Amino acid sequence: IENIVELESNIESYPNPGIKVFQYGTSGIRYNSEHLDHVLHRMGLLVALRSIHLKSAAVGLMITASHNPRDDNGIKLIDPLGEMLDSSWEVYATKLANAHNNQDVCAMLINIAYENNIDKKYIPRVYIGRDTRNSGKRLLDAVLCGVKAFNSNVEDFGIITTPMLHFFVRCYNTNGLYGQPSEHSYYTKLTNSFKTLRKMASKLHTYLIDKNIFACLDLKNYSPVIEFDGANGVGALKMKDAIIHLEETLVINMHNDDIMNTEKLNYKCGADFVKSNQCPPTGMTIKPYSKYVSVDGDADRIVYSFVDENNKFYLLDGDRIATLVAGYIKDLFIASGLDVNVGLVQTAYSNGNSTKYVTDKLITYYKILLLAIVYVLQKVPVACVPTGVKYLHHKANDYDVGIYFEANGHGTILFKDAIRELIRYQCSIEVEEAKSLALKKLICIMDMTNETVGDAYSDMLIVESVLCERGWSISDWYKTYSDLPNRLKQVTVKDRNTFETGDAERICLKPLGLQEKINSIVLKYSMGRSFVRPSGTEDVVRIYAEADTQTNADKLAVEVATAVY
Ligand code: 16G
Ligand code: ZN
Repeated sequence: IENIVELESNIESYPNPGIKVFQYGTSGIRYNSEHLDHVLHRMGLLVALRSIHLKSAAVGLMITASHNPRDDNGIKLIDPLGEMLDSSWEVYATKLANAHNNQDVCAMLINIAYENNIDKKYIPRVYIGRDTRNSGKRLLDAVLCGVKAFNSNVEDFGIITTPMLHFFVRCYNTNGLYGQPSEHSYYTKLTNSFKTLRKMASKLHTYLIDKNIFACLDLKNYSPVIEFDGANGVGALKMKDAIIHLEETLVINMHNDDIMNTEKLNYKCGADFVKSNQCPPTGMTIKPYSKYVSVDGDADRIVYSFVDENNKFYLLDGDRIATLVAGYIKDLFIASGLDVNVGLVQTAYSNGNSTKYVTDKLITYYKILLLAIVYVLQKVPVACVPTGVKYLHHKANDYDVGIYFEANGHGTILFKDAIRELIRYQCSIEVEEAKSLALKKLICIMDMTNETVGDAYSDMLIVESVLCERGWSISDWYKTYSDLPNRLKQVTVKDRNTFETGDAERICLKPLGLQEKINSIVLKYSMGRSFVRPSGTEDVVRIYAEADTQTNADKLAVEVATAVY
């Protein structure tokens, strides 16, 4: 740090009004946007330091509050491979956000530089994106002020989805091996592989008869028509760009795409609304058996849904996507002849029947497919980790191919570098037609996946690929297994920090005695399961319950809530 006086005067531009204590948690920092200016400014300072520390690697800063109300905003920092910020720096972020006065901020920055042996010869490179919120531009100015204190190279990508920024950061730092840090490269990489796979999957070429009708003899029940719920946010904006690339493969009918009217952002629509309320999005006509796709306010989550002829609602959430994708990828590996360890990562919120489906049914399926000799090898292990994308992502790295999804619709697939290379190599030398085809399909799936983080657009392309190849309608997909009835509740407690959990949040360790109470309540319900955990984002304790019937799941949740209270 060359010029302390200059730095101090930079810091003075955004004093801390001291209204709130912030914590950099699983989703960065989020709060009412009115009180975030000094936080964003300080994160601008921090992100620049992080890049200097990482020898001028590009580090990302995303301004978004995702599915939260439109008056909120927030910030998330992105490390060089597109992953979440390293946890030791989360601690710095929390301290900096809360520092009372300007001298403290300055001292902390100097301290971070010392602790990490930061060499000032590196010029920072910072990649910035933001969602459609009104406050985004003002907060961007605060970030830029901070970032510029260190003479950074700044790339402001404007309004983009969170997963796009993760992708761009990784592209820059891997010298183009993953793609180029541009929207064009992002769309072409994901979409071209989608189109290639679709051509391989349908032996007869699909062609468009008119706007909504595709002709293809082997699509069976599959329909390429999607009713897209953009949550009135950036997901809608970007899907409009993507549509141009998707012609002749998908028909996307846009809804909830009013981004000019930010009042409407996430309001009664989008992935979080649909998942939390278990009902269709508003703002569009709901027709029986049409395929609805909802994304959230920064397009890193996706859920599918439909209603039947009696208007009964069916949700296909992250659990469903995970099981669909796991089954397909497992099939491709079996067909390719490669023996690869494919694993699934879930959280305690995952429906008990989705776990059961993967551990029991996927094996049975391969037994029939391949006879007894191979089936022992073909188990998809399921791991359970605490809520929060970073825990799932981390665990997924343990497998050759790790698939992770939170029930809320956030997830992706991770391929180990060695496996990626093995697939490409094997594909280049494979002579058997069926094996070669499976390997080519695997390459398409790899290239269609944004491995840095959950990405609604990428996930949608993957789901559509699998559904098309299976020839499934959305209700065929739903029929693969039935969810156990479940209920989510929350209670406001005096201090959520008095709650502590263990075993991936499935057991409550504190307050003492609560788990025993929960155990005895659960015992009364057939197929009962319930857990409580303190929220990481709100001052509440959440309760999850599942049982044999909806009435029982509801009763179980109420009983456990009473025990917590
Ligand atoms: C954050 C997490 C999300 C998790 C949610 C749980 C990330 C990027 N986001 O939004 O994965 O499901 O928190 O919220 O990690 P809760 O702790 O309030 O239940
Ligand atoms: Zn989100």
